Amino acid sequence: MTKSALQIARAEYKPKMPLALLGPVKIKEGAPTESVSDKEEIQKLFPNTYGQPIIEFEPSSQHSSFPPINVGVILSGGQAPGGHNVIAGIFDGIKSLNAESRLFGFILGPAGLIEHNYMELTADIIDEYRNTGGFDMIGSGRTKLETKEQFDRGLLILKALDIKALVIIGGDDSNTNACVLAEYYKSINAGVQVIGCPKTIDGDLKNEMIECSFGFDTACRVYSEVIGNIQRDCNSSRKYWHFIKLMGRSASHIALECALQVQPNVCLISEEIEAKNQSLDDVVTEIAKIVARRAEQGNNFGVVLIPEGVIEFIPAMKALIAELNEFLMEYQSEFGLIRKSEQRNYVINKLSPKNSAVFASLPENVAMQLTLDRDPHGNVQVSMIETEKLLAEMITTKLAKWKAEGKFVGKFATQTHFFGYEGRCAAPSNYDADYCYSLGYTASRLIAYGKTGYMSSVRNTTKPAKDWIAGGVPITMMMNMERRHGEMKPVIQKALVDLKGKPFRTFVSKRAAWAIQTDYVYPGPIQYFGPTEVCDQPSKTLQLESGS
Ligand code: FBP
Repeated sequence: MTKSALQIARAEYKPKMPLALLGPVKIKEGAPTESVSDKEEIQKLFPNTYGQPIIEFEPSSQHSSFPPINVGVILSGGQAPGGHNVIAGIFDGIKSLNAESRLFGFILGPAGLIEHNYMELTADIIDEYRNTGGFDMIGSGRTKLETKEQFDRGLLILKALDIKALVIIGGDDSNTNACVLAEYYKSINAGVQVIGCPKTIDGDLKNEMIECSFGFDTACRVYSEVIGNIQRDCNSSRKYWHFIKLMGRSASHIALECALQVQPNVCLISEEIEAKNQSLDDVVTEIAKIVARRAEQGNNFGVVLIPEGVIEFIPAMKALIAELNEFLMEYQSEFGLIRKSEQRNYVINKLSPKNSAVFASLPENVAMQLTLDRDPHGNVQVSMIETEKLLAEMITTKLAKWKAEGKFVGKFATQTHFFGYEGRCAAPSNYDADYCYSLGYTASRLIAYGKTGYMSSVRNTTKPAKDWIAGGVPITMMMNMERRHGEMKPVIQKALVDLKGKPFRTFVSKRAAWAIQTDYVYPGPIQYFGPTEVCDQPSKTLQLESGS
């Protein structure tokens, strides 16, 4: 593999780790835990893994010996910077306990386990990928691990390779599946432990014990760099409004973090739109008013950040999508046979009157994007819905009307962008490189101490790495019951933007000024080498959440 000078230098980087993981550890167990809600149902569904205590690893002076162990690893779902470092952490962790231990990677996500597609990850392979972005070492995939047949087929290959523990690196859905798998293997005494790792750039897998999912920090820095560049461009030519959609399937954490970093003129927060019960027209009017006010000052330019999932948070759209989900399940085969040109009318005729009217009011391309296949977890593929174009078009129409009425005097020209894939495979920031390596290393300790149904957890990460707290959180603790594919299912509760939380409140206290003044910040590219205040700071969201 040909490498750039930066890649070569970066390969030498030694991730910083919590002090407790630098030598032998002892385990500190807390009190039994409970799920965040629906306790009885969750306990009934997870009789073998429910209620386990929270775990913390502390330094120990006692050297224990561990037998060699074979471990499997799966990367699941969307790419997130730092995945390779989690694998490197697991590898170094199990080797530090016994040099004969071996690591196997399942190829292209959970499908690799079911299809028995794997490779042994040896030291030379691991070294090739240290501190690199991407998931290309073993690839990732979105196959949902959920049936007994899949679990049993997986067990065949785990047994054949003598794998005693499996680490699933994924988001909320994949960690939910990890917990179901852990429960199943324990219930049949399969002798395979299952450990999860919190991954997703979306930042919505977090709670009091999981400070953040890895990849969020790096992805937001990449997007903020590019948004900053666009802000500087638009402040130079002063002729465009840029509508920028940012990844984050449901939660608006990415948009909020980028807003805190770059100080744009507008940033929509889906959770707020839902809480205020705003319609699409309310959102359009709000942005158009800011455009008009800036135009009065001669500023016919600006930047609007749009969270990818916003469409699902506008109550009327949410109701429409919910009905579309059920409808597409029911009429899937019939719908597939309808000619493309007739699909829109077909849907309009089948939906309930209210949702039909909303569907009919949407531009045709956006309406049809809403009917595209759901992902294997039943989610609308919001990355395919061009909300940035929808909003730019609707605001253009509104401003033209205001112009005719003499209420708008300026010019309005737009550019649209979607940033998502650009940031998901970036080389991890120092924060993500350190955090991921520590998560992987912690997973090796959870395995060594016989744990299953746990998520690897590293906390206190706004402090220097030596003070980070490594341990494990029982996955059932994060669960509640939700409706998926028309059925109630146990799932890890998604962490949406907390409208009472400090990151959102900080944004609210500044946004009126950012809307009218041009007070852009240009964060520049991620820095890997240099002073700690430039290279090692956690995200603004995490700093504000932790009060640091
Ligand atoms: P994960 O939750 O699996 O990490 O993926 C998140 C994400 O990056 C979203 O931000 C985005 O909507 C989605 O993946 C895109 O999915 P795909 O990679 O399948 O196009």
